[in-house]
Amino acid sequence: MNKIKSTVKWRDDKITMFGKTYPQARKVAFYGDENIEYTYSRIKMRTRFWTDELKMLNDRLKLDYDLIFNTALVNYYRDGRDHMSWHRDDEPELGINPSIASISFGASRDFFFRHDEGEKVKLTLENGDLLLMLGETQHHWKHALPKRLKINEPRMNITFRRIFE
Ligand SMILES: O=C(O)CCC(=O)C(=O)O
Repeated sequence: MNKIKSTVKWRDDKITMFGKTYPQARKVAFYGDENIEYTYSRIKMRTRFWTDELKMLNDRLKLDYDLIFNTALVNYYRDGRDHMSWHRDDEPELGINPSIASISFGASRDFFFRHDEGEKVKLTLENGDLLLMLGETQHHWKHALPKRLKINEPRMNITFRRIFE
């Protein structure tokens, strides 16, 4: 986590809601093959080229799971105040039934899935965990990483995605 934290260039996007501008509730970096565009949380991003560590993780996902990705979105949660609201990863660029690989480092954090018909699933994502979201997951479930104010340590999450242009 520390190596990735010190080698990626963090973005400085702001979110505008009801005419007011806010900083993002976490730090974000976007890497991958050259010149890929992705609009996420209404922010248009373009890839920076893989760092050695992100490329190594991407290569391992191909080798171990036969999953092919061309981008990595890095989220850094400085402490338990940083969070991610309910959403799906269903942008049109990801195609139908996207495979998404999510790797977590650092502090353990609760992570929730909520089915469109109400069922809720709670996971605790720990240092080194890999979560694969496959098939129709994004079509039927939202996910979120809520605030946990007692947590003072940082956490990093990297989601590998394949973007079709
Ligand atoms: O930090 C996490 O585990 C979740 C990240 C996430 O939901 C996303 O990048 O879309």
